[in-house]
Amino acid sequence: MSDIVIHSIPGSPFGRAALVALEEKGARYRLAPVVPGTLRGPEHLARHPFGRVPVLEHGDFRLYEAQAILRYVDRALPGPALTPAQPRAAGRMDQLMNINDWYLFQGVANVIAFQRIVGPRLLGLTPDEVAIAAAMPKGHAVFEELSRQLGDQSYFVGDSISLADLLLAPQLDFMRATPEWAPLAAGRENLQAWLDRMNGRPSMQATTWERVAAMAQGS
Ligand SMILES: N[C@@H](CCC(=O)N[C@@H](CS)C(=O)NCC(=O)O)C(=O)O
Repeated sequence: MSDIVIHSIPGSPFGRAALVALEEKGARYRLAPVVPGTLRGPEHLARHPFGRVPVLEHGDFRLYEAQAILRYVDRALPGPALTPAQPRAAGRMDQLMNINDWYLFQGVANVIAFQRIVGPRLLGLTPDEVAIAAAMPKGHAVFEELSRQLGDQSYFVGDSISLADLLLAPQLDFMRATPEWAPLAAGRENLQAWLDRMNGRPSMQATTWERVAAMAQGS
């Protein structure tokens, strides 16, 4: 039995990023599924005072916030380094991780993917088309900047994968399942090719919504 546990909800992009990092490290871990309706309950709030996922447990150490988890996994576990040694590349990686959290998630993915996928699939809600349309200008700005930063590189900070790729890929793969992906990705072929490259990695294949749902069932 592994001493690494990830508390998460199948489908959660931030939760998936934690799982992808563990997979890239070749680490053994266990998924402890959190039932969406229990996020604000006392049991989960004891793990995460803001009632979100993911939460990592490593022995008696507990950590929440996806970026902190990814960096911890990279520092604490053996396996390939997921942070570039070169300071400028590491700075670029950190910047991209914040673009994910502050600009891609806030106001774009947490509107569009929520309205299109999470709301209808998990909560039985009808998408709010006005909210989705209002999120599109910011979406275009974020996709434009991600495409610009990626340029003709294989990964966001060069030839090797980094934590930035691992945080961004689950979020963008979630967006790809919405009809808004087509206009947002149009003309940004480098971003589409990068996501295809990421989705070809065993770490992404092992952590699809279906695979994580199966883990949650204990299979
Ligand atoms: N800043 C947090 C964001 C985590 C987050 O928003 N997770 C979503 C799932 S992808 C969540 O828990 N949503 C539940 C809610 O907002 O009630 C992190 O990086 O871990």
